[in-house]
Amino acid sequence: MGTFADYIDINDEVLDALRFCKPIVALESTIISHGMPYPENIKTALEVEDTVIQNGAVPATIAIIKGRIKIGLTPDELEYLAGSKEVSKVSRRDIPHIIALGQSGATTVASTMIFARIAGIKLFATGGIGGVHRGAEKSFDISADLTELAQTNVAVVCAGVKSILDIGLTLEKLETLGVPVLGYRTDEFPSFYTRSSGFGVDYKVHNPAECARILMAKWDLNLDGGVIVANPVPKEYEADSEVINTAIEKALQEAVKSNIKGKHVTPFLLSKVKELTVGESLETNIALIKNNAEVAAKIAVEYARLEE
Ligand code: PSU
Ligand code: MN
Repeated sequence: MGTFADYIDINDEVLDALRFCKPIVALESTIISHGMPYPENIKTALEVEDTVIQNGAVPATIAIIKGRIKIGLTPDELEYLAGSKEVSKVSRRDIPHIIALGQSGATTVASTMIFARIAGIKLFATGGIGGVHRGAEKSFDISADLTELAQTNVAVVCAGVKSILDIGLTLEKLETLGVPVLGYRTDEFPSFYTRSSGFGVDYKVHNPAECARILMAKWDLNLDGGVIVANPVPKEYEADSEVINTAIEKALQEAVKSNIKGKHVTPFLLSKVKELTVGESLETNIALIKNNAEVAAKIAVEYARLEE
């Protein structure tokens, strides 16, 4: 029998940061392989890493490459994830297969959280998390991201969830699972492309230090599980909600018509929405990811300070 160390490669920058308790921000790779078109995906992946560095933390983009779990990727590895068609979307249930067969996988929020926790990384920045799909009362389609948030000690900075999902049910599920939903300088839960959703957050937080103290209190008390830091897209990059909603309605109809099921639902909806809104949604998408990377880095800095 082995241990997790037999499966993981942590790059030198991240290893050094771990050793000296320096701030680190984990980044997911599904967003690169399945969330954005080439070449915007590789450009964004590199810029997001740079944003983390500019804000005082070490970026750790996470993926599975040829059967190895990688914490921190080289530019070549990022390029491979961005351009290759052989990289599958890997959530919790997919991990053993992809690793045992030496394949490559892009990690979702759930699997990125799993690997971040193993490595000892507390903060993670992404775009949007998965959640309860519309019509879940019939399809049972609820993202494994939510069950991961219930058990894995990593804070996820995101721009809320897209309204391809049922936002109200997603928030109800998070409450049941005991996952705090913090609004970063907002009372409203954002809906990814726009700053509002019609739903509130549990608590408004005012600065990175406050966030860090909340995380520390949670984990000091062994209240296992993640935290959502919901960070709205900057006003100047907010998309036109009517354009977005029309596109989402259409994408949902097409998913039903084409009989899309299981893990393919989310990527299908994302790419349809992108197609239907042409450039606008992509520009918003890139802006909000960078904004999340910045906030995650600032919280990581404060968290590292508390740990000292
Ligand atoms: N939502 C987005 N963009 C994304 C995803 C979700 O707005 O890229 C990706 C994330 O990797 C997330 C995953 O963890 O989709 C959720 O997929 P599923 O619904 O199949 O669990
Ligand atoms: Mn699903």
